[in-house]
Amino acid sequence: MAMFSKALVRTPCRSMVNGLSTAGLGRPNYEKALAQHAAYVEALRGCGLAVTVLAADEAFPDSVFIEDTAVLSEKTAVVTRPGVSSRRGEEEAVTTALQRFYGRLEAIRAPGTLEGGDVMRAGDRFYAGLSARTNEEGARQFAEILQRYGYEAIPVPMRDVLHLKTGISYLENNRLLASGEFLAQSPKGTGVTAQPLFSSFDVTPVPAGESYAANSVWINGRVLVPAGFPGTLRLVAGLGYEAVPVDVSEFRKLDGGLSCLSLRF
Ligand code: CIR
Repeated sequence: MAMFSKALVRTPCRSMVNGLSTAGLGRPNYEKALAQHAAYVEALRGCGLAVTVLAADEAFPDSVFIEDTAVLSEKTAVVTRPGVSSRRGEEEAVTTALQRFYGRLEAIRAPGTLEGGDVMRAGDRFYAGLSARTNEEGARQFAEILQRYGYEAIPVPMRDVLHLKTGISYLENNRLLASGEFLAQSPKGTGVTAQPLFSSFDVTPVPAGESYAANSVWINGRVLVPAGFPGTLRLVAGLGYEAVPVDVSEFRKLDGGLSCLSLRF
């Protein structure tokens, strides 16, 4: 089980109100987003992480979603290449910050694209969602890089959600929290299971109406769950985790989840 000791986050910029969005929940309130971000950083500290906060950059409205710009592990750091042009360049400040922690950085190169939100780690295996943001070439490069470090990467076809981890999260202990397209009817029709690619895991489906909470984050035994999803909070606590609600409503308005707001390593 990978324990984390550090996190990188990036302060939201004022221009975040013009960030990419399909949520239809209105524009985020910047002051509220700043306060939520500060509370999120406190929640990370509460999990024992030393948090490095990168400065806001008005040139990149979506730069608060720092998770998309890199994939980190004990052995390597892969700087990504975002799949949408307005986000290309966010990775530069992240690269500079990561150089303090990693001797050598790997990178996804054109024409490959990959966003960290599409990568879910389970042990030494990394699932890479083939989304509107991550293409096959990006996933191929990613697999090639990881293989050199003794890891494995598996591509995951996707249909509905923005990023892989929008709909599925690994909570360690072989446990997945999942929603929508990542679920299937169990073979005997007795209930819900994970889709075949994830059939070796124990899956907890998020309750109806709570699919946003499928993006919850395991950190050192705690699980941060977006506030406002009591069914998921109860389920996660019932599984034996310390479940911590964190309000990220302003980031949800930009299709962002809890995990997107940090890089944990
Ligand atoms: C975007 O569309 O790129 C941002 N508005 C949201 C990114 C959210 N990141 C994530 O789910 N990993």
